[in-house]
Amino acid sequence: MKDILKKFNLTSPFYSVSTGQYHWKSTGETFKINSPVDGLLIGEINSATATGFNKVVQQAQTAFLTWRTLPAPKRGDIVRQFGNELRLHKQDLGTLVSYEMGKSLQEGLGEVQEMIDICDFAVGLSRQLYGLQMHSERPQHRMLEQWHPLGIVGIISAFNFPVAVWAWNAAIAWVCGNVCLWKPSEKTPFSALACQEIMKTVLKNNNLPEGISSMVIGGRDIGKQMAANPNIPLVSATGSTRMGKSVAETVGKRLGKTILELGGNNAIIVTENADLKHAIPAIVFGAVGTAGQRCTSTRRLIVHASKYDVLVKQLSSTYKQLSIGNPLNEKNHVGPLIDKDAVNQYTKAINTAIEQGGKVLYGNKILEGTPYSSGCYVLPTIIEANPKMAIVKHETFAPILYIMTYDTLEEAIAINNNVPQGLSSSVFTLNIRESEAFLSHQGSDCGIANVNIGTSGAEIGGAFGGEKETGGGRESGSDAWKAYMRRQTCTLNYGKAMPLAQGIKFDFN
Ligand code: UN1
Repeated sequence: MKDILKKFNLTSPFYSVSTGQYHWKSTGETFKINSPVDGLLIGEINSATATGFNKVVQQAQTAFLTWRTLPAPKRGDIVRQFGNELRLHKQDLGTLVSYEMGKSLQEGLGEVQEMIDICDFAVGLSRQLYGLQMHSERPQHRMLEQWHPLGIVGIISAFNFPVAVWAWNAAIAWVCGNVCLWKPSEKTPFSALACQEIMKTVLKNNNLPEGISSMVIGGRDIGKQMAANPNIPLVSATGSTRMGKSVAETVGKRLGKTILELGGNNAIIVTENADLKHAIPAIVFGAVGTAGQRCTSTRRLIVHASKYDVLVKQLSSTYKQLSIGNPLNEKNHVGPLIDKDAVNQYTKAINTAIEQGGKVLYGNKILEGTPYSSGCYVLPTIIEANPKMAIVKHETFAPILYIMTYDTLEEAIAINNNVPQGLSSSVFTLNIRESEAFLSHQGSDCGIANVNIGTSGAEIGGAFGGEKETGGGRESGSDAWKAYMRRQTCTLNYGKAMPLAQGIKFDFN
């Protein structure tokens, strides 16, 4: 791992930067970063101080003045170069993500691929930031709308996707003409710093200011400063609902904009017409992939009573085949949780589920011994539950799957929707009436609704996000770019008269 850190200029002693992009050597709180894979120290990083944070904001404001003058397709070209660099660094960056966060190497590489994909999308988008033109009700008038950059986009990202979610925001924000200020999770700063190093080289090669892509390391205090700063017109935050509410409140007080991508509590409905050969692998990947730490992870399984016994049997036997261990070893399916606190949350949730009437069908074990020395490895768990149990409505970032039965599709959809969160959802069925009912306005209330695929693993081409306590924001593809720009409606009069709209007369003689 030292070699990889060295390639990204991340070996100690870290350079001191009281005025530059990074503030690792400032006097703020020290974060010791231990890999959840083997418990070893990756490095130590200091959080930005309040003064340091303000300096970075100033630097970003200055960079914006240059960046916004570049035509959007030229900005796209910079993003294209960044995407090309990511292609060259895919293996190293994917490995670092896997080691620092604990997800499987395949998923670490997949995360970097997701960054490359969004760069490609953004390059095309840089020539498609279209505004509409409307017909004016007045003669010899023309109406149109155009889109301008906002300024600094603050990006708060979570540990579970240490790099991709930032890239969804940054690549789009950049082509829109914004500069980005990133506060990565204080649990996974090295993967984030590696991305900064890559982008720094691209900017340097093009004689562009570093402040186009800047970063502050820090915890809640720095997040609060970002939310409160009126020079940051948009804050895009990914993480817990608790964090999102606090960001929304602070940004809302100054009438700034937010994009919120918060908690999920995603369900798969397996109907009597499901093909279990498809459903089982999708359920298992959704529930145990990334050790259940995706916001899109499958947490609830709503199964038609006729399929319940056979599904439980097949699922339990598949869970038994899962190999758990070092995620860098490609033979393993499941790696560790992010830290011991997450392990405690796993235990607490299982105990609460048991107290509330749940029955553990598989799992409920913290793994010990040599390959598990970090203390962060747990056995993926299946719990027979009832949708009324309070714990089932709560998002626990761990591989715990609550399984419950239903009799009618209406009932299944009601169970799907009857949680505070609204991110992702799926139905497995070969019956078109069932799939269409699930996708209808009376169906799933989530931002993502899939048929015959799982709840996780969305592609970047669609808008990503969800409703209710998930926060309502949309990131990545489709027309999510509009949230990163300000819309301006323009009416032009090229005639010789001065008519007013709505036929109002305002004559002087
Ligand atoms: C997240 O967990 O915050 O859809 C993002 C997925 C990934 C992104 C997850 N493409 O599972």
